[in-house]
Amino acid sequence: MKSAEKAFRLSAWPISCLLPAIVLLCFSSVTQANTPFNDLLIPPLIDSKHSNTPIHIEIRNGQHEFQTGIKSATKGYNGNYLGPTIRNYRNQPTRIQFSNKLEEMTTVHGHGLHVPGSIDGGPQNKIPSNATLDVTYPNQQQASTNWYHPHIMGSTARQVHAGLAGFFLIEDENSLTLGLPNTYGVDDIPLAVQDRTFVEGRMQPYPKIMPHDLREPTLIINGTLNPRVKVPRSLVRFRLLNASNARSYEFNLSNDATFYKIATEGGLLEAPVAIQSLKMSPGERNEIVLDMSDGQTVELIAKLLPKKYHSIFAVLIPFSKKVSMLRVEVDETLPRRTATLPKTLNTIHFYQPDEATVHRHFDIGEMDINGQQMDMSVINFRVEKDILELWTIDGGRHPFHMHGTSFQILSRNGKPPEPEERGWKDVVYPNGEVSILLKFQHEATEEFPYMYHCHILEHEDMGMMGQFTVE
Ligand SMILES: [Cu+2]
Repeated sequence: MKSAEKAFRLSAWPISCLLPAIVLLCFSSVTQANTPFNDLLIPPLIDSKHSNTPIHIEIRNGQHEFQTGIKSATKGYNGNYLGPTIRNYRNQPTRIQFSNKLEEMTTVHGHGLHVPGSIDGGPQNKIPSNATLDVTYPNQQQASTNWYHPHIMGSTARQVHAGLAGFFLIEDENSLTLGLPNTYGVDDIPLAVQDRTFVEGRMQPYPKIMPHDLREPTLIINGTLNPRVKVPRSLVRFRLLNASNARSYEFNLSNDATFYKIATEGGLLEAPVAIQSLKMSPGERNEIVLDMSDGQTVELIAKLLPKKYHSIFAVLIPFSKKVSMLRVEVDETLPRRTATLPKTLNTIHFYQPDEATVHRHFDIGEMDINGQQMDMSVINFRVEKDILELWTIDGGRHPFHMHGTSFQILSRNGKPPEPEERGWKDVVYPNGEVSILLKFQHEATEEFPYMYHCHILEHEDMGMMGQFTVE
């Protein structure tokens, strides 16, 4: 049995047996497998500036070798698992044709993109099997790390699990001239973090009966088992995406060193924030910078939250399972690159709460929002374009996401957000009550409304979602 599975199954033990195990778990940090390290896979880059238009993306079945020589059944965009990173530039539209070569319907949602509902890729924007969808993304928003993934009602969890996810980056004049590490795959590296189950090196398919929330024992990054990445002896930027179905993580470094958070989902922070740990729920993105100038190898560690938050087991274990998820090694043969971080990164115009004319409350239930479940034929509320709104999301442990815009956190349980959260976001893990300020600039009609939902994909598929228009 894998050690992480062991941790979860301990919950059946009597308390007297549990205590020594808890002590062990709290103080042990283990690597997740005894297999050798694999070089981190870097998703191929499609730079919209240098590629033919339209860009073609084929959504297809694949066979990915997580372990050399052992094939697992997967799905991917233009490949076997995950998809290319598409790099876009502000105010330069990108035209993409998505061809669905699966035997089933899918959609492609641009998560984080400020686009009209008609091209948002929600459950209404279906691409039937063997059909092609032609989309032109306006890219009017600031530099940010976004992603694309299916959003088909009832099948999102399974399709993402099979491998359908990719990065959609936007750059702008600011991000390109600041002097941040920005050589793709060298010192600017995307990391899509997921959890999966492997039996004899083969990724296990999505369960036939959808679980309440799928949390699996083995971490992979960009489809790489036990990954290692070699970087220059410089500052290195990682674009972290929690692309897991249901798992939240807390990341830190094996030497407990400080690193810098430079961006949230919707763009760069005003200034780098020095941190020693970083929590991320499904759907969230954060850009971090590591200082590798001392040449020492470091491991990125992930703390896994226990499966049942509310069980007595979760209460008994204040520090949950730790897993080494990425080994970062300096390669002295690589030319040195960025040595210092800029002191200022961005100018953020902060919304004023007294200017919010509309207040909405979202009461998060066990598997509903405000007592309602997703009904494709119901518009749950209507928003007026360009009007500042204040939303309060109440009720704990479900990452809340809405389409079409980015928001700012006003408060968490009545307190102002920490500096590392004072930026543009589109997913928030409330852990209590959180208030956010937001405005919508694009239209979403009744035919193609925006979604708001829990980003635990199983919860989304089970109906923890609603829809709204912007007019
Ligand atoms: Cu949820």
